[in-house]
Amino acid sequence: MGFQQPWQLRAEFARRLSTMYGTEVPAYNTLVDVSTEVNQAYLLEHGTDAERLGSIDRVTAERHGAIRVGSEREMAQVARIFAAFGMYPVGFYDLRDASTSAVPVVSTAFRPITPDELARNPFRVFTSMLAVEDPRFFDDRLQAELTDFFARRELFGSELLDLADQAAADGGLGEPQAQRLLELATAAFELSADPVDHDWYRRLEAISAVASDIGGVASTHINHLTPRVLDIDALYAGMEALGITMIDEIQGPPRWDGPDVLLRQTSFRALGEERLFRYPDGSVRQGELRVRFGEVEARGIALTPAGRDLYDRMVLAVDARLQEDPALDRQSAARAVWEGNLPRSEAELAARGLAYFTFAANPGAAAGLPREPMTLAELIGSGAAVPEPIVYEDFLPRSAAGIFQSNLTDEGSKNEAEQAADYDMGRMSEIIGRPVHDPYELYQQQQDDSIRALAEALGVDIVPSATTATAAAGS
Ligand code: OOG
Ligand code: NI
Repeated sequence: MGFQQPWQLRAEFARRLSTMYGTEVPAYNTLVDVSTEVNQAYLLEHGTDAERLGSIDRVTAERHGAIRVGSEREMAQVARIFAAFGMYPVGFYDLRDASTSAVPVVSTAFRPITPDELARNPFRVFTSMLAVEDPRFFDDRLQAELTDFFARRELFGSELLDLADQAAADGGLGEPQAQRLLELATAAFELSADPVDHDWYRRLEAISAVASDIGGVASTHINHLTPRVLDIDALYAGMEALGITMIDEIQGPPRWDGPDVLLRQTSFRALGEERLFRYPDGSVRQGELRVRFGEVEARGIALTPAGRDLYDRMVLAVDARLQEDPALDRQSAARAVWEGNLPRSEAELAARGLAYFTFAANPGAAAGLPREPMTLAELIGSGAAVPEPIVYEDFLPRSAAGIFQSNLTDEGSKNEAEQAADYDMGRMSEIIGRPVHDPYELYQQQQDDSIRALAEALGVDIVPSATTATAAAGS
């Protein structure tokens, strides 16, 4: 092996984390096995259609991980490590108010940001930072203690950080540095066998199990690694058939017979793991912690801001229905709302500007077109432009909060009399030391690039639909 480019490092990093996690959490291996079976069956049944949202090679290797860090310094360090793998911060998720349980974190996702890099390996890591400054969760005294604790712990050594910086600066690493980077980066996310300070851990846990998972121990760890499936309902049934209890619901959109949009996820609850605890009298005893779980996801088409707005309104409509009739199950309530509001076809999603697409040129169909400016909708209608969906590469705050929440045994506590601390995308960019990308801008850019290439390939001027729509109405 010679020089390793970022995507090669990223693919190997994801593989190594997967191997590590599989030995630590055997149920993860079961999840991966069932996912693979489901994907193969889906491919057999649907042929090339199964690959509309990503090649089967991509989907088979595809994982997302989740990690949690405590401080701004740790967030900045982890960003340097991910940069070595060609993974950059995208999106800002504020989970503090996204569920009824206390989830005191703000998050971003590190992932590749160009279509080529995503196609090579789309590994992404949902990364949360404890919102230490938020007085609704942590009073002055605890804030000081946490700050002190995070200032003293060292999650990532300088050898790892230096190698990561070198890889980012040089666009990869030669051997043997590449192997060393991979070893150190993988080890940094391994669950530590060091004894946990019992009283400190339990104090934080009383506020939120998320706080104790992050601040109650001296290291960080991958807390789940999520394979992608093409049929999440089949996966859910397959896992239950093997006796693994999944959470009650699949989060996100319902199953329905229209296009899959955004993201559907489900998980099994964190399993009890033996851990050592150190008590105030100095004794060390065996105990149990539930911190790591399994999750699986199915990805759909990325929605534009208009599409997302519609989605968010549909989610609220589902909530309202469930409130009216608590006996309804969420899936069927949601299906009814979807059927009443969301276009049934990709073509209509594209024409109404609700979702992102790239467009392939079909010169055969274009041959008979008049040589004059046309709208994208006209080109799609004539068959000259063939829409291909852009897959959603990001996360959903409500599902993320739901995943956190489903793993908490206790609601925790939140002092609503206090004012929330300010955390936003701008602040996250400052913490990380590079801009957090807006996911919509990335999708829009991909679509715009594709429309430009389409115009060139067909030799037509593509004009915005609003103008032509008015012109057509006036003629
Ligand atoms: C992250 C939960 C969010 C997802 O898939 O939405 C997440 C965590 O548990 O740390 O991974
Ligand atoms: Ni996840």
